[in-house]
Amino acid sequence: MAEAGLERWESHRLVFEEYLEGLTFTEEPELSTLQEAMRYSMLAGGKRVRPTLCMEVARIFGAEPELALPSAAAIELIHTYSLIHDDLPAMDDDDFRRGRPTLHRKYDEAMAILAGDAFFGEALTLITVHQQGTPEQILAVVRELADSTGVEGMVGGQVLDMAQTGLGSETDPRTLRMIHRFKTGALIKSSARIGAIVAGASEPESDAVSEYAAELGLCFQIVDDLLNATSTTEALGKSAGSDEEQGKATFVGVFGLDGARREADESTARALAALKRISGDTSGLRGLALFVRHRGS
Ligand code: GRG
Repeated sequence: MAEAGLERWESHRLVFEEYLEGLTFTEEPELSTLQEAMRYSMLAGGKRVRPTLCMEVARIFGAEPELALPSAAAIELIHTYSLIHDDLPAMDDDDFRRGRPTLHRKYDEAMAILAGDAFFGEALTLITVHQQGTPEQILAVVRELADSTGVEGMVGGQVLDMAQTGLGSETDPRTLRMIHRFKTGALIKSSARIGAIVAGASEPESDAVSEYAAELGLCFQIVDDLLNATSTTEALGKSAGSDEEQGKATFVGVFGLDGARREADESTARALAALKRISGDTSGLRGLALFVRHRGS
């Protein structure tokens, strides 16, 4: 992201990686394989968009970015959980993720299901034991994650997405947007909201930052589809054919290449407009929105 003048993101990322590297979940030798499997997935790289977004939003609203680390890590663990389960044979049946064999290929399916499940519990422990804040703030963080993972969150989005598989371009635009609002957008939006919660931001500013993040999440997915369609799958670290080849509902399939680019531009414009309602220094968020829109091009 250096070309967009986003050194701050790199600094958040380095701080975050060090925190994540230091996370262990057990000292029981009998559970060492589970712990190894979890660390295999969580330390496999990844852009760390969600946790660094959470840290940057906390900074904008006057907190030290480090304050948000336990919640930022919880978010990344839940994201990792969703990737592990998404790769399973019952879902996308992928062999590679983040440039390495997927967890069920490296270990086995049972370990992949269980390591994913364990991340959810560990995420809650991070928030309830390690996140600083008032009881109201901690409860609000937990609620954010409950909302963004539940029925009108990642799980619901995944169910809708799987139900559309095979329909491809016949998926209607409303359903397509709903899939991605729940499947990808909800956790990205929560990442920003949680940064605002731990920093004690005002309600109107939290709302503005969540509107920004919802658009960022949407644009993120549209650009993913554009990159897939223009065959840069290796840059995304994926192994299987493109989503379109698998008959999935994509923005390119539904709107065409130019239409999807227009959708991405409009979404970015709405994200940038939302930032105008925030009084702090939002240059990093602006840079991120432009980076997400133009990544890979
Ligand atoms: C774990 C609550 C929970 C639900 C399981 C499998 C599933 C239900 C939901 C799927 C969610 C999913 C895989 C959404 C896709 C989100 C997405 C765009 C992933 C890629 O994110 P990047 O590009 O990946 O940030 P890196 O590797 O950089 O972290």
